[in-house]
Amino acid sequence: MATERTFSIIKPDATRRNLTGAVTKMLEDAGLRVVASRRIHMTREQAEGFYAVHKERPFFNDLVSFMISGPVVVQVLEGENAVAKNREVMGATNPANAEEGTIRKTHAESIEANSVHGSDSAENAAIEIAYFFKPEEIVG
Ligand code: RTP
Ligand code: MG
Repeated sequence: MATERTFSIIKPDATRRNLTGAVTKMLEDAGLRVVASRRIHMTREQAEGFYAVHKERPFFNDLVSFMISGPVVVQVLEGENAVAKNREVMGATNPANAEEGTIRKTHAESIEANSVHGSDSAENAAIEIAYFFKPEEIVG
């Protein structure tokens, strides 16, 4: 498997509890390398655009409000099989269903305030990375 990139967000519930370092350490311990990182407070428009694929879902408005409720850390992660590896270390969307040792099992508060986002495919990773980062901001 060649080196791959994925996109990650440390969500407001995690930044609020000062878990940026703890979450990043779990990503790094899983073999992922942070090759771009920025702390931002998303605007509503930015969050709506990012989650446009979910706009028909019943949780869309709550999700957008949550994602703009505080700062987030947007990151590009690099490594072998990075998309799948990141999904594995994140754990299931609902922390109640997440495996022991995953970020969501360890840190998430609820199905919505679940501490991290991670791209679900290499194709979406490329789109999501480009939504937040210029090529020169990513240093592999
Ligand atoms: P993500 O996109 O954030 O990495 O998480 P995911 O693939 O595991 O979950 P997805 O189905 O893509 O949903 C995106 C985010 O929406 C919130 N959510 N709330 N209230 C609910 O039933 C519900 N379901 C999902 C979560 O924050 C989820 O990560
Ligand atoms: Mg998703």
